[in-house]
Amino acid sequence: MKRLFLLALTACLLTTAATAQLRIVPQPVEVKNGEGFFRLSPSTAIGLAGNNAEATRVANMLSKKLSTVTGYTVPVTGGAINMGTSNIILSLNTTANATLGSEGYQLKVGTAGAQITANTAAGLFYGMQTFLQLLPAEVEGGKKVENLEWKAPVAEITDYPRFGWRGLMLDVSRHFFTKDEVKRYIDDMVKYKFNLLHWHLTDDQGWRIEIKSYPRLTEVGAWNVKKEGRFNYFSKPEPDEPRNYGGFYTQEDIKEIVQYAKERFVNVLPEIDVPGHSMAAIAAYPELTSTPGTYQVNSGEKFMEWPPSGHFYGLIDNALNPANEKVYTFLDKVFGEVAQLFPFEYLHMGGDETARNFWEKSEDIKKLMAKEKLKNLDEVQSYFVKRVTKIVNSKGKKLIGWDEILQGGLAPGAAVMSWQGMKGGIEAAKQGHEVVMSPQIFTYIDYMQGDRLMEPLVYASLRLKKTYEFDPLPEGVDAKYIKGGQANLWTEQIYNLRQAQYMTWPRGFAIAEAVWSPKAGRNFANFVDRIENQFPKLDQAQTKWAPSMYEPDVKAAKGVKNVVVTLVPEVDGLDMHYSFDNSWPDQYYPKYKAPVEVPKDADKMRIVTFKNGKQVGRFMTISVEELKLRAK
Ligand code: TNX
Repeated sequence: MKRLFLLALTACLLTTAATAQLRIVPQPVEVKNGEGFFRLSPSTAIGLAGNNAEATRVANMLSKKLSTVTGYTVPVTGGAINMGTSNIILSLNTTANATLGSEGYQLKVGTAGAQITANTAAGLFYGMQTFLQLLPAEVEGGKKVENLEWKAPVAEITDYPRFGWRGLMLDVSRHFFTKDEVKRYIDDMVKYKFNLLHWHLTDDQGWRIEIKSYPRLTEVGAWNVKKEGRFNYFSKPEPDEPRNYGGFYTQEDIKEIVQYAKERFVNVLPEIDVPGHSMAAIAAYPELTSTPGTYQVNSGEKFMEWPPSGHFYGLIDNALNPANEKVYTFLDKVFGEVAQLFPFEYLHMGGDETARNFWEKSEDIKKLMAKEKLKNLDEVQSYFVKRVTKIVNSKGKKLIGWDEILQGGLAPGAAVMSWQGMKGGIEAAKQGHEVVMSPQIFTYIDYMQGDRLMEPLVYASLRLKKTYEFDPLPEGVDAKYIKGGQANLWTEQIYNLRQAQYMTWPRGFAIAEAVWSPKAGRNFANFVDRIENQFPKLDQAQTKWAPSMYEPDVKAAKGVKNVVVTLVPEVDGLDMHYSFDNSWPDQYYPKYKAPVEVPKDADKMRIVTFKNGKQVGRFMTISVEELKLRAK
């Protein structure tokens, strides 16, 4: 009997060992597991086959990373070394492998050594990221670790991306992020094979890029009054409050970041958001609006109304005047300087959420409409977009804008970034325009990712599970127009880099997978298992991540005597424990099995979750008052 049991156990272990997945994010195209491990040793060297400056840089990065954590000296040697004695070979194909394309790679890990092969240095870089994921989490720690076995499982991986545009958008206007913070954000994104940083550089709360022809943009436009709390509900700044909060990037800073990104195979897409969202520019140069007056950079006090009807309007004019030639001179200079700083082929003009109520009243705009035979304000906006497109094209760049640029007719050659769902993108693709998908319902990582008890309040929610459903390529659309997708991190409610990281991870994993991995075989439980392998790596790198997926949604309904609470977990395998007696529950407290009725005199419920005996969620406390509200 006992022997039988043992036999069964060994069989089971073998099968799990044989089928245990390599926990890589984003999931590679093809993974073949092997047996055994490759171990780094004090004699490990990196062999670089192919004399190429970019590939050398990749090899040096790997060398630095491995040397730091192992304490060995891992040299980079050119030419003829083989996998033989625990070496890592990076090798550029002399004849391109068509399957791998310009970013793919093959990674072979054997017991004696490892080899990454690619057509390009970018491919080697992504192969390196995968290889690093196979090593212990401490490889991300950036400091020497003693007595650790530095090993990677034997495997053969062939991998290449589904889309060429794999982006994250960082809003540095609502809150400013320093040059080093932006670099840090790039460091994190490339580990998951993102290759595009969309840099939202201007908005109502700050103009962040030095423009030499218009110095007041940063002298005045980069600064507001420091406020903390709930954005958009702040008190109006007093006249004597110092406007010293914010900052900007000099043109030298911009060049440095663009170069830093390039060395990591990341393109940087700058966004200058016009004609709406322009309060910071208007504070610097009020003649740019159609409403004469004096203006200030917004500090988070309310200045727009968003009625449920959807027809939003401004309480203060934050839009450029499309009827003023000076505006186009301004944009010509601004986009001219921007084009010089960013090698990427696109410039983003924003174009979103332009309040029309001040345009409506403007005599200038009425005259423009008569002169240009524009029937309505959609056509006025389209007129503006077309002129900006010409300016951008005259600088040798292609234009991309938010899906509002479709209104009143899309400018020839303009690309569309679809944020209000996928429909704008679908429409643009049907008209033969290039499209990047970033629909808010799947990719707005400024939204709350957990129960609103636990997160800074934002007007909408986006759970990890929903993010994971993102597919940039809708049925029936010609794939050649869909360049890819991205997540957008708007920062109204994000005051620092730690919170930016928290909002990005783990949802960024889901986006990374949507834009890199094959569509087939997608499975949320499997994804969760693989991202759980990333959390220790983020911890090592001191990157904050959100445990929200371990915290249930708390739902309430009217019961017989009192409200009834339902806990809806997002991931499998959670043990949810609770109390109504105000004490902090642990894994020995009542375990949630089915909806529970709140005891008569209870005033709060506390909840905590465990997985495999380990606390994974934070403590959640919800008042019975709030439960009653939710029951309504
Ligand atoms: C809409 S998306 C905006 C942003 C806000 C965001 C908040 C888009 C093009 N415009 O200005 O920050 O919602 O979720």
